[in-house]
Amino acid sequence: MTTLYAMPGAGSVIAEIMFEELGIEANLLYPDEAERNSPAFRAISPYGRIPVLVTDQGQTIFESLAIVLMLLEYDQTGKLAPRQGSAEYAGFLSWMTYLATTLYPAVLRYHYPDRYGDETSVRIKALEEMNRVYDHIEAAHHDFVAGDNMTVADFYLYMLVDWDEEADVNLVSRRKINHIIDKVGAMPSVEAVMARQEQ
Ligand SMILES: N[C@@H](CCC(=O)N[C@@H](CS)C(=O)NCC(=O)O)C(=O)O
Repeated sequence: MTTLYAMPGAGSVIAEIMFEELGIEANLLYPDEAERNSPAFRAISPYGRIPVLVTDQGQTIFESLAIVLMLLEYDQTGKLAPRQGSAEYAGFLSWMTYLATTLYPAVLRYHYPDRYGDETSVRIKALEEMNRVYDHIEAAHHDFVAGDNMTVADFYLYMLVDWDEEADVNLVSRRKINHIIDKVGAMPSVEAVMARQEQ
């Protein structure tokens, strides 16, 4: 059976939403801090980070972007992303990667500023970067993050915005992002996963 190393309200949320959408049964494990720092866990996640996926064939994948791309292989109907090789796929890959490599790290810097330097200035810079990415999403000429159809990139944005403690201010005049967040948040799969995070 597929296994996901998770933490409530962490990057494992994106995999949980994909499981719901794709009907994948998975075993969720919640390692505590000591377990995440153990040599055994470091062997599968070098920084001791969540999420880590172990497929039913025993392949181990760390990094949320890698997990998203891996799980897309189970998306037979192509409902979560454009088909690989299609005209839309390049855009999807670009935006998906942009969120994972630019917005996610900025949100992490906001939440763990002490890891990166002077807390106040790290937070200010992180917030600037988050808003820059929001600007880029807002300015792109398509209705959703990666095109005119909703994809897993929109779920990923939803997860990151959920961690934005200043979202009320940051998103106040961002019509497109608010629309995406409302649409994604109303999906039964997403509602189920988010309810689980609070238990
Ligand atoms: N680039 C990684 C970031 C993962 C990450 O930082 N996860 C956080 C939870 S959202 C974590 O494990 N934090 C615990 C820690 O850094 O000690 C990814 O996309 O999977």
